[in-house]
Amino acid sequence: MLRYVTTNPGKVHEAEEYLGEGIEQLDYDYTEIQSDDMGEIAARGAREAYRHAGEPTLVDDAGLFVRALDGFPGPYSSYVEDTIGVERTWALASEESDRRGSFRCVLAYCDGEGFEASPDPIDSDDRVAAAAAGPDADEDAEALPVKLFAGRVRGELVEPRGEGGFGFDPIFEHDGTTFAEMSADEKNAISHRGRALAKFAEWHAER
Ligand code: ITT
Repeated sequence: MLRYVTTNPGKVHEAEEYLGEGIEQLDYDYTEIQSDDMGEIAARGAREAYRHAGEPTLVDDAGLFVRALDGFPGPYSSYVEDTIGVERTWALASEESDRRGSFRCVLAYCDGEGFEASPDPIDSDDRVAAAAAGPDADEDAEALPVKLFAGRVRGELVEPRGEGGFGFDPIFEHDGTTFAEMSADEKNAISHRGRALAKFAEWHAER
């Protein structure tokens, strides 16, 4: 069974559209390292969750990037939603004349088996540490292979509209409709997560 590692049921709902009955949520709060690189955050999370669960794991790290705010809140989106919230994030964006933004999602897969992992520099530190530590190293230094799948969607920040979705969906508009005004199917067809999931589903089916 593939475990979709997140504390956010909204993500699982969207992932089910792609991965069907074959997944189960693992409500596990892995350590989110501080990094500008979402791939690195997700890769480390996937290894930690795999060690915790002992089953194949897929970690989903996502964020909202506002262009005129130099990509803020980006990798810190969760913290920003928890602290200032969605309305005040919109208030910040609304002061800018350029309201363009994007959502990004990185999925990180780990099943403890060898495969051609995503290339450096994503997990280069771990790999160097593992090589230096040798086969008897303690497991924290050991680099399990992780495969990364990324997706991105461009849009515009708008005043909150819509009741669906989760997180920043009400303030993110794509082609005239906010993500919160879309069904899960409609959002998946164009979203950052949908794009990453489509890539993962294709690779996983062949595996
Ligand atoms: P996990 O880390 O447990 O998966 P989380 O909700 O904190 O749960 P992220 O760190 O990936 O997940 O999310 C960063 C923030 O971005 C968080 O506030 C989410 O609500 C928000 N977010 C992620 N994907 C989103 C999406 O598709 N639509 C709207 N907001 C999203």
